[in-house]
Amino acid sequence: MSHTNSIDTRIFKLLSAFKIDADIVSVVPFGSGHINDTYRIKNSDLNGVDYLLQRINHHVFKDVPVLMQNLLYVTEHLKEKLAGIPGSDLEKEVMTIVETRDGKPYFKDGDGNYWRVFHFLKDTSSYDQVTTTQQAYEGGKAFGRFQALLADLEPELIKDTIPDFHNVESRLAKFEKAVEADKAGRLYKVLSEVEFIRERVDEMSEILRLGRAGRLPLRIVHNDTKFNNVLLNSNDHAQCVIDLDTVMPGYVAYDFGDSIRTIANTASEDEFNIQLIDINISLFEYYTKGYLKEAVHFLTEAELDSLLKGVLLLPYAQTVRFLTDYLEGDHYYKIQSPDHNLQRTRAQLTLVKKLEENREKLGQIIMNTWHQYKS
Ligand code: GN1
Ligand code: MG
Repeated sequence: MSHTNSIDTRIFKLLSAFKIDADIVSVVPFGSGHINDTYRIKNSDLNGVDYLLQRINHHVFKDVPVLMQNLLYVTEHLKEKLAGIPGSDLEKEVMTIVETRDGKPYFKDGDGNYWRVFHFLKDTSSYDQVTTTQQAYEGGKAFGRFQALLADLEPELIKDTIPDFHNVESRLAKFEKAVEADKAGRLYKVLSEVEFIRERVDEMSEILRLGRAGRLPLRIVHNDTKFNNVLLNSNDHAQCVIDLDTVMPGYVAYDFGDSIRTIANTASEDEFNIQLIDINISLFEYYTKGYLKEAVHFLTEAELDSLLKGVLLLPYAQTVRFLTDYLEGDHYYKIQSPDHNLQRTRAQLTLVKKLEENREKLGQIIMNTWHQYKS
């Protein structure tokens, strides 16, 4: 590893803590995550390994050792499973964690920041929005397969990295506290959004109630199934599911519902012009086809019924989360403009409205697809 002037010495120093065998030519910010900071590390040897360096947001992920232990269990399990499937390429299809020189999966610097390194997956693309039915289908297949491959991972091994992550009751409780405190003095701007959220509380708690009644099994799921968390290869085929920080026990409907926010949405997650936000039914259909192709083998009928509930719940919960952060003064999500969280709130709220309008159609698609695969 040699040093060039363009590389920030601080980053270069911390990279030397990892077992990296490369002559590094550049370190550039990478990706569009809202929580961690990500950099791509380029190797001068074009045929050598490139790396992905991340600073883990330890205000969000409060127990980094536990988080990284989860990632080791998950990636090792995925590699073991794929090793038994002919034609698999473990290096390309699963993230590879690079250890530090003293054998740890992360490095803590003198300022208390946590860093980790992965192999960078070359010749792949990720998209914030879907543009073709093939992409939608591949997205569905990728997340369905991901759940299927993790179905036999010992659930006790995986700890909650963020407790109550998709627990809508706890999200709503935090939201009500934020409304009450009105810390940033913004409540007067969002009264209709607050009303919209409150009107749907009971309906949106259905998945939790079913879970508590033992009707929905807890499984290891991804919990952050944005389309940009699937890497596609140069033929637009799904290659690898990334961003494994929230892989933990949850309901399959969480993954199905969260993916619809980016896969069937005609606009971006934070679209300012809400007129542009709508549901692309055909993309929804292809996503469902891809997902159920992989998941039909293990889903229970109750889980199948829960998918549509998840489709409404996750954009709703995301509305609650963005609005909570807005009311609290933007401490959680990275923002690009002062009212970014408000813009995100309104975009997600509009998406919920559109999903409500299309509810029956979407439910029909799920059922028809299920019957096609079952027959
Ligand atoms: C965050 O950082 P990113 O973009 O992968 C968030 C998700 C939200 C998403 C909204 C740990 O994910 O839950 O759905 O923003 N991750 C965490 O875009 O809160
Ligand atoms: Mg994420």
